This record gives sequence, structure tokens and C-alpha cells, in this order.
Amino acid sequence: MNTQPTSITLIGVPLEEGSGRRGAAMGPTALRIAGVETTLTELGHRVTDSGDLHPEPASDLPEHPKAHHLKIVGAFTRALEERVHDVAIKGGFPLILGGDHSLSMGSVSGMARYAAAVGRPLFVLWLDAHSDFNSPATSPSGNIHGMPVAFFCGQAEIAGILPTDRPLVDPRHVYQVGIRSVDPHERVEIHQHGVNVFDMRSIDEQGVASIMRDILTTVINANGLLHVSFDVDFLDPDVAPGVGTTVPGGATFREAHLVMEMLSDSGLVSSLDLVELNPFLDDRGKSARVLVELTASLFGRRIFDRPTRAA
Ligand code: EXY
Ligand code: MN
Ligand code: MN
Ligand code: MN
Repeated sequence: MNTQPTSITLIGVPLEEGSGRRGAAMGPTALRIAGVETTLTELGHRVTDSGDLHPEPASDLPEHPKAHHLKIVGAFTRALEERVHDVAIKGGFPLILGGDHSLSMGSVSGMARYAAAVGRPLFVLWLDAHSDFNSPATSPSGNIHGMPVAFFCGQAEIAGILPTDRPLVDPRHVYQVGIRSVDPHERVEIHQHGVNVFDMRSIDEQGVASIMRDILTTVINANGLLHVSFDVDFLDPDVAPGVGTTVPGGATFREAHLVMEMLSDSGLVSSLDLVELNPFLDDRGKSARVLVELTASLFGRRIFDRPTRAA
């Protein structure tokens, strides 16, 4: 078990404009009320809450008919890219409290810059019902929260939000787990670019333990860093109803716990997004509490200790 005390910096990202509906901007507050800071402190970690980002809309970005609220999402992307990079380069663990999933354009780009600086490859574990690989050209909705993976892989250059010569993530280093809603264009794109997809059928057939073991072995062998992006809709809606894009047939509470426990054992995780929590749609804080519980498992909480085993 990896119980190393970690210097965790909480970064609140009250962003909802990428999702096409209101509510996700209350996510950081709900996660704080559910006790994220105390829970991690009690596990022995040093936790600093750096507050919420509140960037001014980016006046240099255009209105875009197929990328809604680009000035706002672009401003958050830039601010978060900078903040995440700065926390990581100082040896901290950025824990991002979202906010909708468009924020991962910033968090993953910041970690990609950090990974390039330290000369290690960045891997991304994308726990989501959706593959989020649209671009303004392919998106059925124009909502940017359906585009972050394509963005940080360099496949959706959305009107100059970040420089095109920034470090990108190799799509073959992206592992998507829990997928069950993919648009027709996304299907073609993720296949063409070599994104690794473990859909719900893979979980049913193989089990998450076998899937996670394979992913973690790959990251270990490459001496990689691992960014985890946790979309609430990875979970079954019965487990976590507080999200705007529920898709039936998601991961169970135990499957999600096991993913987090195995990530914790690996000691490989460098950064974490908690995204798409919509407290307005939640059932008396249930989903916020589940997210905090799962985060505790990622940071070392165990039912019983087990002998260490190789991934
Ligand atoms: N694929 C759909 C779209 O691009 O509009 C739905 C995306 C939902 C994205 C959620 C956050 O994971
Ligand atoms: Mn998502
Ligand atoms: Mn999703
Ligand atoms: Mn392409």
C-alpha cells in the first residue's frame, strides 16, 4: 500500500459554461461541504486549499458558433493550465474540484507541460461514460465539455486557447474506462488516433481489476506520470445522480472503489480531476459524498491492509 504523505493542493474550478446547463459551478463548494479537506488531512496528507479560480473572460478569443462560451472556457483553461503546472513543479499534487469536464483542457495541458519539463511521459486515465473526443467541427452540441480529450491530444485546436506548440498528450497514452456513450464521429477519431477504450462491456467481461493491472503495468514500464480524470457519470446514476449527463449502466460503487484502491497501491497518480458534479441535480449531497469517499480510497484509506503486490 502506498501511504506516503502527499502535499495536496485543492484548486476549485467553478466552471459550468462548458456543459450547456447550470449547476456544475457549485461543484467545488459541494465537495468542500462533503469534507474533502478534512478527509485527506485525517489520512495524514498536507492539504492546502488554494480557493477557486475566477478568471476574467478572455477578450482575445472569438465567439464561436460550435464552441459555446469560448471566452469563459478559454480563460479557465489558461488559468488552470498555469496553476496546475505551478503546483506540480513545486512537488505538489494538484487536486482539481470541478466544475464541468472542459476544465481538463487546462489541467491535463498543465500536467503535460510539467511532464515534458521532468522528461517523463504523461498517461491519462479517463473515467467517464463519454469519450469526450469531439471538436467544434464534429460536436453535435457545441458544448466544450465533450471536447477535452481531443484538445489535449492536439485534435481540437479551439481558436487559439493555448499555443499549438504546447506539449500534447499522445492519444495512445489515454486510457478510457467505463465508456458507454460515443458519437459517430468520435468513434472514428478515437480509433484512428489509437485511444485505448475499455467500455462497460470490457468491465463486465474482464473486470476492472484486470483492466487496471494492465494499464498500471504499462505506466510503470514507461516510467510515466498518471493523471486521473474522474467524471461523475462514470458511476451508475443510482450511485451518483448529481450529474447532468447520466447514462444508465455505469460503474458500481465497488468497481469504482477498486479502481481507486489499485491506483493508490500503484503510487503512480500525479494529479486528479473531480468533474461534472452538479449539486442542483444531486440527492441530498449523495454524489458529493461518494466522490469524497472515492478520493479517500485513492489517497490511502483501506478496509484492511494487504501485502504489497506488483501491479
Ligand atoms: N458527446 C456529447 C457531446 O459532445 O455533446 C455529450 C458529451 C457529454 C460530456 C460529458 C462530460 O462527459
Ligand atoms: Mn466527461
Ligand atoms: Mn461524461
Ligand atoms: Mn483527427
